[in-house]
Amino acid sequence: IKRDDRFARLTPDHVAHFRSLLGDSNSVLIDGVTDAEAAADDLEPFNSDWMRKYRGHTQLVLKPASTAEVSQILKYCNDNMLAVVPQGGNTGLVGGSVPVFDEIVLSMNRMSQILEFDDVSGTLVAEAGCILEVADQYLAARGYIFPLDLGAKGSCHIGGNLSTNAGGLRLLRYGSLHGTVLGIEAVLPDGTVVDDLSRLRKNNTGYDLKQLFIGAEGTIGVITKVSIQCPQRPAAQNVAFFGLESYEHAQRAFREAKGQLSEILSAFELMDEGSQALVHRVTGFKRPLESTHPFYCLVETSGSNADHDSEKLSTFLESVMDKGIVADGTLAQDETQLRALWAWREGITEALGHLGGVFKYDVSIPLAQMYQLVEDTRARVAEAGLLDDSADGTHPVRAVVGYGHMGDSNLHLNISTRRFDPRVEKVLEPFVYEWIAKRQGSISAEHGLGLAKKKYIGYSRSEGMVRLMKQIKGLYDPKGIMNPYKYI
Ligand code: FAD
Ligand code: S2G
Ligand code: ZN
Repeated sequence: IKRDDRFARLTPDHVAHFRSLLGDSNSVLIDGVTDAEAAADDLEPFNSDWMRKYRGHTQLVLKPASTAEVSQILKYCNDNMLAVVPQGGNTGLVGGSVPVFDEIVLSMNRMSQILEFDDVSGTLVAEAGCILEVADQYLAARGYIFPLDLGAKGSCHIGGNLSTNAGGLRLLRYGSLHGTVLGIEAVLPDGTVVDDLSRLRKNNTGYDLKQLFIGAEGTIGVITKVSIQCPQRPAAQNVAFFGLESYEHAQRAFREAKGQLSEILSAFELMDEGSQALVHRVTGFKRPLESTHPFYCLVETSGSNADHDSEKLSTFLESVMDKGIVADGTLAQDETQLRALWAWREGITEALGHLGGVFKYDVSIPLAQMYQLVEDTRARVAEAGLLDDSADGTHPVRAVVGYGHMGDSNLHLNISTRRFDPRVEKVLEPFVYEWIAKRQGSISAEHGLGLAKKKYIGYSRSEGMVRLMKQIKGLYDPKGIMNPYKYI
């Protein structure tokens, strides 16, 4: 990609303008324009993504404290053709949250307040920079739960969650942000404030414009506030972890879980042996089951009555074992064991990251064929002579693993590599995307497009749809300063 030279380069005058607007200290801006050397270390965390795979070289990070400051910043950037990357917790996995070249980083870190909570309706209003786990802890103390949970909860922002339309571990139970978000406040590049911070569950008056910002990945404006409907926090949570002999068995277990657990089912996650072996290798934790199996499922129930729920869950576990659907299983006996079982699912991403390079494919596939992509990819990598899954193997690919949100038909196919080798990418792309397109799946189920998947959108969207999206982009960001080079 070439830098788009329609965008101006930052000058000391621009920085002086932002200093006059925000103030002078490092807490409100990091200025590498007047002294690149001095600022280099402070700029680093804003220039590279969580996977250390994408790196930009911004010279200026701005940290506004209010919607008015965001509006003044964006208007100035728009008037002066300065490109901007909105950044939340910087846990995104498609390179969307870091600059490609020298775009200004607009960090939401300082706009992190919880503003309102109505403990009858469960409506929470917070600033976009509020960390997901902070919001959920605030709600827990009041008997409520945030309707989204994902491994990055300790760092990701609510504004980033909306911007990527994050799915996560409990979408099966709490639905998508498109359904739970009641209103947003956002700022357009020309400084216009989108004041749609409704607290109403229903408001059928005109186009539902807030939906455009959910999943827009910072390309049409900056989300500054969120209003979201939060459910009652379940009094009782339980987790079962079991081993299965085939993916067909896993599908049958899923159908049984929906039938027998029904309204208390809150998560159903699939992991293959490869992914679990990697977590074991990195953490050294004792495996949940004595026996190993090709597949494992983690089933979580959330309800209002612990006895009722654990009786239902143990009856379910007995029945799927009696029917030979599940080969072996265990039930969490307490909160510590529940957390430990979840760690085998939530720890996969870290384990992969710890082992080195990863090719990540976050895809939606019709459930019956969801795991077939892992098998076909593994066969293809092996055929190319690139796979060696022995402990001290020498070939570039150490493992091809699959796991994900079975309830959403969302597979995370991850290829773990020992070192960079151009042949690996050639074997994987466009093979994986064509495989998905043939089955009318999605090449990005929940992580978004960012930089990583931008050029592959055509495998999941028609030209007509992309044209309509570009019309929206052109309407709200006619100069194209918002998160350029990415998305569509
Ligand atoms: P960032 O990474 O900072 O930004 C993401 C995108 O949103 C960028 O394009 C950025 O420009 C834009 N953006 C951020 N804030 C704003 C704002 N206020 N206004 C406008 N645009 C903005 N994702 C899932 O969907 N499901 C998972 O289960 C999941 N698990 C994960 C586990 C781990 C360990 C990690 C590291 C990541 C995981 N992710 C998952 C990916 C990531 O956490 C989500 O995409 C998350 O929603 C990103 O939030 P963030 O605040 O870090 O956003
Ligand atoms: C998950 C995280 C990213 C990945 O764990 O559910 O969304 O592909 C993923 O590991
Ligand atoms: Zn996921």
